[in-house]
Amino acid sequence: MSFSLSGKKVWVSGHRGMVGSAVMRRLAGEECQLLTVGRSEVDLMRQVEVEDWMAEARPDVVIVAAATVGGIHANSTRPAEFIHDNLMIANNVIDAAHRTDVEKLLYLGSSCIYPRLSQQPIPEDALLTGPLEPTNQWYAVAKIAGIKLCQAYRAQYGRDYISAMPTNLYGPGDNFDLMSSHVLPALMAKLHAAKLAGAASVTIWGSGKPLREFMYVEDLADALVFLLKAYSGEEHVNVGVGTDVSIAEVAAIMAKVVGFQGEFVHDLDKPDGMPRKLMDSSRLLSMGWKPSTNLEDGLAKTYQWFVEQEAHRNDRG
Ligand code: GFB
Repeated sequence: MSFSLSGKKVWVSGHRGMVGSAVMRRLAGEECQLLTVGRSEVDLMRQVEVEDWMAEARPDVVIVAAATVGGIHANSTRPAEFIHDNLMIANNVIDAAHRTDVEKLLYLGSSCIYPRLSQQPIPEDALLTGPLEPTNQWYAVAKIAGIKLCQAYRAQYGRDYISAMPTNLYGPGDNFDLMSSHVLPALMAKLHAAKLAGAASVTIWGSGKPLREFMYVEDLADALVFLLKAYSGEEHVNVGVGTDVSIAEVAAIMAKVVGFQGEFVHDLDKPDGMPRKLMDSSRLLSMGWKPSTNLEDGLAKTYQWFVEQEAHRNDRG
């Protein structure tokens, strides 16, 4: 089974985000035409705007990388935005894709769709087998709805709309704002600032015990293009690296990458979230894809990008 991107018009929704921009870079190497549209032209939460634009642009392929995303604090303090925005984006884009006869659509979810206390590593069929992690249940419900939309349009209209569930991601283009970011960009920004200031310690949220699986975003982009070409199934596919680390361990690795020699202190008023979410990505591996960037190298590349961005910001400002 293989789908050719050659000569196709591919719309990457969310092309300015970390995932979308990595997918754009990866697709630049394919013989397809890339379509993008900015938020000021089309608000993906407005059905008519999405329908009108798609009827005009006529993509053959759609990648739904657009989403309202954030780390544990953003998820737990902005529940309405996380459920509303992501439901609207999924509903509007997937339905408009069907109406405009989009041949192939790839919807992106997240490993937080799985029950809080899933078996580990988490196989695809753990979905909807138990209660969700409360800190990100809103986002998870919207992402589960996106998977089900793809399955429903496949079942009723025979659409080749598939879903991929990436693990926790990091890389160039990430959000480094401390109150809305995920753990890795937050630690990078905090450690960098502490190094420059000669600070003695940096604060880590929670106990440091939760385990997370981290994937470099360029690897994810490669996996997504692989799935577009090679996968046409109803069930969503996990996209992970197969190993996880504790938050305390990854903080120590990050300190080495950044060159910070002080200590860590824990803010136990902040939540830990899911104790562990290591995905079972054997289905993807058995199709013949594997990640190529280890955590240390991915963090080093991301830090280099971060430092360059800081330098640009300082030059401009
Ligand atoms: O990456 P993160 O925000 O999200 O947090 P989740 C992961 C772990 O790192 C949690 C801890 O145990 C945090 O308490 N942590 C330590 C920190 N220091 C920090 C810090 O400075 N900032 C942040 N943000 N965390 C999100 C979900 O869950 O993961 C989303 O809320 C999504 O829905 C995303 O699925 C991938 O891994 O806990």
